[in-house]
Amino acid sequence: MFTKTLLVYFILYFLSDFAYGQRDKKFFRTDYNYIETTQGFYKIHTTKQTWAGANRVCALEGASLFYAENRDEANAVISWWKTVQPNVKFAFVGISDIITEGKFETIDGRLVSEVYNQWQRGDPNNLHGNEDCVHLTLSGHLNDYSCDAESHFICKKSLTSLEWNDLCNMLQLGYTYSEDTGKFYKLHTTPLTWTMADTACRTEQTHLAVINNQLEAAYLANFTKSASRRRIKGNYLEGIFHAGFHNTLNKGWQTVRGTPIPSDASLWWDNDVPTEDEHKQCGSMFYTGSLNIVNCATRSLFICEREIDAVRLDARNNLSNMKLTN
Ligand SMILES: [Ca+2]
Ligand SMILES: [Ca+2]
Repeated sequence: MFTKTLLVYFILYFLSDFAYGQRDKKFFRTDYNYIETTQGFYKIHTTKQTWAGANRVCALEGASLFYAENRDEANAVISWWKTVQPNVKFAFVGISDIITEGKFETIDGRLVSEVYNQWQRGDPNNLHGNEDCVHLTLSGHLNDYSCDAESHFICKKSLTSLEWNDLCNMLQLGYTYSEDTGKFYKLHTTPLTWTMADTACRTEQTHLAVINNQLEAAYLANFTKSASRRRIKGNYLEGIFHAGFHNTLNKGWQTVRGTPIPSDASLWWDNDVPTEDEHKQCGSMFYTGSLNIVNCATRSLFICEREIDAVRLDARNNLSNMKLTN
């Protein structure tokens, strides 16, 4: 076991060398556009969000709400914006005066005077005493605006902040690899409804955990143990974690990958493989590892997963075999 663990560390260390290689490839996500002159990846979101929602979505994508460092970056982003989304006239950026009225700061705590700050004429004006979040307009000006109004927004990932999990072939987003199951998992401790949790995993380019067998259930029961004991704020159902199966289409239970749910009754709470239940259409796992069904509007913690990339798994097995035959 000790040798096996060491081997995994060796492989992770070995593969981490390639994290920098990913920067050379200049690839972040297919939905982001790389601008060479600013060495950044950008995405204009056309599904509107509040300013807080915009911050959340960018973070789930492994990025952050954009603000321009300087005029060159503002110009570069706006000229790209004009070519891809000319109908979007303004978008939230990562600047606000939420903390102290009149003192505009970036989301990482820099004064607006240190970054691109070409305000629109007459702004910031804190209209109706209720404008604390900032828009960038397509004409290149900043305007303070209501944080609660839903708006387009722009996310950014700088090339230098790109950290790649090569074994998983994805961005470093805090996923843990399990040797037992050959999958990567992440426990989200901000309670969400099943539907929101499903979206949150997809935004990270993963999906809600699909629990296939007793081994995986036992692993996840252990994986979530610390959260079961911790006090987490918010109104939510304790002791369960949303998992990747549902009957939201009313076409029978299936996993989020479109495969049949496990038929092994011992995996289910009270040996109860789910059938029809009009009030409970979504899947969860008890802290003990038993599977269960819940109302989709129930808020709880949740687990996202991703399978190890098949090519990388081959490489890993080859390395393991090499090691074992030596
Ligand atoms: Ca204000
Ligand atoms: Ca304003």
